[in-house]
Amino acid sequence: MMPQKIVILTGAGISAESGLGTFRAEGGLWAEHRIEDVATPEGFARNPQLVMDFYNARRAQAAAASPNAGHEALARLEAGFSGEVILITQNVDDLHEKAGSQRVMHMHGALTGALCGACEHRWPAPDRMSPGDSCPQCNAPAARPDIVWFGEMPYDMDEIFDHLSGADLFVSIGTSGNVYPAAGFVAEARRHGAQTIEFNLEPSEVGSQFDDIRLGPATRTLPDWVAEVLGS
Ligand code: BV8
Repeated sequence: MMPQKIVILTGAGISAESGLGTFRAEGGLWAEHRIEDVATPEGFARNPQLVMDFYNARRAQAAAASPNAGHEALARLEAGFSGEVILITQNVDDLHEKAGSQRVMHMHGALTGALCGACEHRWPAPDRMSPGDSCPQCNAPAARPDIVWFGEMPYDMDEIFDHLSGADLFVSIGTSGNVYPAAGFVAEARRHGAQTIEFNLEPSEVGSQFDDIRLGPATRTLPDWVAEVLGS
């Protein structure tokens, strides 16, 4: 049956072949840093310089990175599919946008964004942020990366659950299924009758919940799948 609404969730694995580190592979981002030191509000309060340096490095790396054939395939799908394509990413890089995807929901925030910890004003992040940078709106020295840290509520959750309830097809790409609530999206989509496909190098923590698993690098598996969907 031809799906009318495809909801896609991407994780660090789709950006791996663009040279951006994943989180949990050996030598990955979390190998050099403990999650609680660089991706929690407590870690930021404890050592804001360490956290700003961590995100300044990732912002520079992401700015220098190019989208790969996986990102480009998803942009082709959005442009060519007769139904609706909703792209939700856990990634904080902008490679989906660089590949031409128009509707991207950054549920964990974005490296290109800055947020005021005092008044919640948002503005485009400078290349480098420093502790005590002031907010252009309220002037408080409370600027932080606009990133959702552990223990913080991801963005757009109501809208995301609406999309999941209406999906005919839920596709998860390059995520290990360790982090909630994103790892729970497949169960939610299934509850509403969606077909589910996982793209990964190996089954994720929630791999058993998918109807179909396509193993291999996203730069190979996604172009084939998108050609299949657009061709049919
Ligand atoms: C919240 C921004 C509630 C930061 C990130 C115990 C049990 C269950 C849950 C919890 C628990 N204790 C705490 C929690 C909640 C916690 C959580 O899930 N913790 C985990 C660690 C257990 N979650 C939260 O805190 C979330 N918030 O729950 O709020 C709440 C309720 C009310 C009020 C307030 C709050 C917030 C989570 C968001 C944290 N921020 N990112 C940053 O990026 O620096 S999460 C971080 O991990 C990234 O966003 C990343 O995207 C995400 C998930 O990682 P993956 O994307 O999956 O990356 P990973 O390396 O793990 O996997 C890569 C995959 O790609 C692998 O499978 C690999 O095989 C594959 N791959 C590699 N190469 C390729 C490939 N696939 C295809 N092709 C390739 N070439």
